[in-house]
Amino acid sequence: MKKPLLTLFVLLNTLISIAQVSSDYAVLVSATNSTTPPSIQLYWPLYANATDYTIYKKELSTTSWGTSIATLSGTATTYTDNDVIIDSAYEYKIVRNSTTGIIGEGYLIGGIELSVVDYRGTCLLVLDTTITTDLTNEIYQLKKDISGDGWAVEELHVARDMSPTFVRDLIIGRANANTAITALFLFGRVPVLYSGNLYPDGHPDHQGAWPADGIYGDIDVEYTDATVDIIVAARIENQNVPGDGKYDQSVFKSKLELEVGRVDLYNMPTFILDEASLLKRYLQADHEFRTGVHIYARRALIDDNFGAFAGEAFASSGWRNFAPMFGSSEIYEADYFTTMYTNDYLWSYGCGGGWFQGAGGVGTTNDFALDTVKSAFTMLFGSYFGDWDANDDFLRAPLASGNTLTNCWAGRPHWHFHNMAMGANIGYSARLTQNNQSTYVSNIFPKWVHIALMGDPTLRMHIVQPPATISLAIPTGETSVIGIDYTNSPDPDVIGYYVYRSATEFGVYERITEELINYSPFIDEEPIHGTNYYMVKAVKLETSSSGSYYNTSTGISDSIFIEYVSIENNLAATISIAPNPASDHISINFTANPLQTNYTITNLEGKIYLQGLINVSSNKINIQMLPEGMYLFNLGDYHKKFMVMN
Ligand SMILES: [Ca+2]
Ligand SMILES: [Ca+2]
Ligand SMILES: [Ca+2]
Repeated sequence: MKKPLLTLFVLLNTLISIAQVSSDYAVLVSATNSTTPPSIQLYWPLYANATDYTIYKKELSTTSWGTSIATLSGTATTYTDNDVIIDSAYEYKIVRNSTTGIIGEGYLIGGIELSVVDYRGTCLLVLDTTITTDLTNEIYQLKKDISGDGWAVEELHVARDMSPTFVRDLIIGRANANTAITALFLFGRVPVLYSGNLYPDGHPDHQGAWPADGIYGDIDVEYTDATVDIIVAARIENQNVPGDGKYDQSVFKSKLELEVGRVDLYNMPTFILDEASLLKRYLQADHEFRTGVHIYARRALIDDNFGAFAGEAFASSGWRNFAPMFGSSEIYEADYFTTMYTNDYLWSYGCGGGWFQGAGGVGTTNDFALDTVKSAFTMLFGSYFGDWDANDDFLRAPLASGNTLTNCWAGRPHWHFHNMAMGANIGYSARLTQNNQSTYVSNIFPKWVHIALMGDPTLRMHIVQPPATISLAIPTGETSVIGIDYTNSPDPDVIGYYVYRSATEFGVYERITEELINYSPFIDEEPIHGTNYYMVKAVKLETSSSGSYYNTSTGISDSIFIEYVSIENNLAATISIAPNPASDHISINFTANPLQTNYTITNLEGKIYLQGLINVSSNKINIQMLPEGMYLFNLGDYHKKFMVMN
């Protein structure tokens, strides 16, 4: 098997004779903080060749760093920012100049006790139903888990033989219909969208269109299929001619609106399990990670077989991200497979001269098939496999291995995951990287269409173990309140619980506990009439090597139906409906006169079937047009359930 080295793309005119390593191109910045008075202290290891450091600070929402806030000497190892307040996030950039001419950069989100994020947006789960119809239970669990981390969840069903441009139109239609959609999770063999005329690994034998999932997330511009005409690639999928359904663009036309991730284990014959079984195993691993069944050591492994590579320093994508996550002392240089078959690392990075099924010095797709790698998040880089739709491709292989949940081709350009150290989901970091032009160091090919996340885009790296059980009941002697009972999280650092409620299982859950609670059952005095979905999340103060924030567990949820009697002021009477079940009419009987009042008859989901005015002299309602089923008679705050049987 050929193992060609990456073709050189020499960016920096390096005149340096001393040995360089990839970490020279990163500032290994971490931070601690104090609350009284509030301050954030950035720190990094002493760097012998440093001449000076420049510190920048910005809001998370802006892309410009503006003017620096401090310049420090080359012997500096710390900077304290006192211009901060509790529960506010700040983004820092630290630039180091050195006697060697090498510039190092690092980034960090600083924050002190950031508030809980209750709602993250809507995730559109795009399912390849040709394979996922056999995974009904696992996909339901996935939806529960994504919902449990603060997302509303919608589904879009596609077939693997649809054209990618048609699928893109479906996605755009859904995103325009619901502007709350911010994440796109492509699960299964969702048609692969190809675009451009590129070979970012420097190998013209697969020049042409590359897989370009990010375009599924760029929903407000037209991509064209008219100008690129190139058929040199050995892999026919890379060949791109006008009108073939593969777009022309090699660079994203505009900023991506959606966070996109893909779990696609099609055509991975090296693995013993078939495609459906690999997908099923991925979902099991995803669920076990989210619920803390596997707790990974908060540390990172780097297996760098390229070194500084004339200043490209691919593995600096590891160093630069891992320091704000874990601190520089928890980054270990070790062999990828032999180390992580046995020992667990929450994050890892590996690079080496590549081919479609491996990278020199790291390993092969077969190594992922032989045993499970104990790393939840990884990055791999080398030639060829960034063109990830090939059979047994090394970029998709970690997701088939049994534990690993995400991967990306980090080095051309660099990826930026430092937000995850403060609770961001990985799709946020992916989109940040895809949209990055010059805010963060990129090496080469910023905004190119090959930048893509393999894996569930809604995952976050810090896990709080959830409560084990939830149970719902109307307390004895009560009629209009609901008790939410839960068992405590096994995590000893949990400081309390939040309760949420929604009218739909995968809709937006509203937090109904103002403060953290530490008792059970919690009583909801104002349930929704009808079906209530309740969710309980455990909360703890998470402290990473960047800062502190209140983190939530995956919520556990259940539902309960309630019909409750709440008599309005002028309706001080009980009301009954007869007959019940009914087929052609119902009579509403009062023990005292109600005021003339508007009534509605709805189904249990609240859809109105009938409405009118009711009083004692006109209390008979024709219900012949109602289909069989359960209905509610609603009069002000009063609701009564009845059944129609024809
Ligand atoms: Ca084309
Ligand atoms: Ca856009
Ligand atoms: Ca190695």
